[in-house]
Amino acid sequence: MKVVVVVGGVGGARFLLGVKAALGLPPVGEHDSPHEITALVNTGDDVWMHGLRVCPDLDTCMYTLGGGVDPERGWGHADETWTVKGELEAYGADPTWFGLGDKDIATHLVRSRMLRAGYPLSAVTEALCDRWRPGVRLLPMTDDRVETHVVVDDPDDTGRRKALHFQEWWVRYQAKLPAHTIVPVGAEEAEPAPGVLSAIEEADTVLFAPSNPVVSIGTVLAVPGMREALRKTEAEVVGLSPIIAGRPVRGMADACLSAIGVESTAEAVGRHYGSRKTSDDGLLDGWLVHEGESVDVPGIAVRAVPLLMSDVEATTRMVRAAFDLAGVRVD
Ligand code: FO1
Repeated sequence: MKVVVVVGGVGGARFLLGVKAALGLPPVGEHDSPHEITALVNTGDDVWMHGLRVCPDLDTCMYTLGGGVDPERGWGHADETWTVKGELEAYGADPTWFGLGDKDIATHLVRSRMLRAGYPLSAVTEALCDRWRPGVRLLPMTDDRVETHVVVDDPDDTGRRKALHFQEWWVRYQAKLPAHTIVPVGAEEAEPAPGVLSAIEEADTVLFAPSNPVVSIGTVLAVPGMREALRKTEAEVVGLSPIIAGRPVRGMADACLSAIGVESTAEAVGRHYGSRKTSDDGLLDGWLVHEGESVDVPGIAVRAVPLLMSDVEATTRMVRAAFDLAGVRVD
């Protein structure tokens, strides 16, 4: 079966473990099964830090599926050391609020070198995955530069507004500064990376991971051509709500949703994505919400199942429910 998953960072990576397991594949590492999973990964969080290109969502998926991620943080390497970070601080080299681990830096060195040599991000990602063997094809949403910026009231109280790179808003300010607008800078000029549109077209099922609907899923959808391909594919498109009982499971989806005027409820997010069948710009055929929630989204088949990704088994059950709602059987 060919499954395409639209994902962001930590939540998306954990979800992909369940997608592999639901297809009978080992959650971590590679497999030789005929099933193909393609993840369309958000790159709006990407950032140049100390001269290195950091791709948080691609790296989180690569490390998680390759078995190298730190399980508590959900990003970066397991048993990481921070020697270089300490040295950078000793030099007063800004920014000091972003944690670059020593092992993680090797990934950024290899990536930055290949990017500077002219390789597109999709080729770089393929090369890095040669080592990590995630068992999922990780495609950046685009090879072009798209960076999410968040417009806030200037934290230095100048009375003016300021656009912060997403990482500064998310890591330095823990998304505590109210976001007036969230802009995927460069999205209009970006093109889907090679293989993205054909993966959507050839898919048997397309899933929207329970990732942040604005800065993760939303950023992927902002790449021109993405929405049209999703509306056209023969595959059923099923999303999973990242909001449970009015609260985001992790991350700060509510801070992002308020910026686009969407209520932090499973129903509001489902309506935000829209119905593929009964609207001219909607994307979903099915919407999984947390058990006990009664949600009505016109034109979308809604089902309530446990949506807490407490472990791989729980995530696998969610994915099976999504496949069931999509009407596909895993042989
Ligand atoms: N998140 C943090 O909360 N603090 C950090 O210092 C931090 C560093 C970091 C370095 C590399 C990387 O790939 C991710 C990192 N993250 C950090 C996570 C990252 O900000 C978020 O996971 C994504 O951008 C949102 O999904």
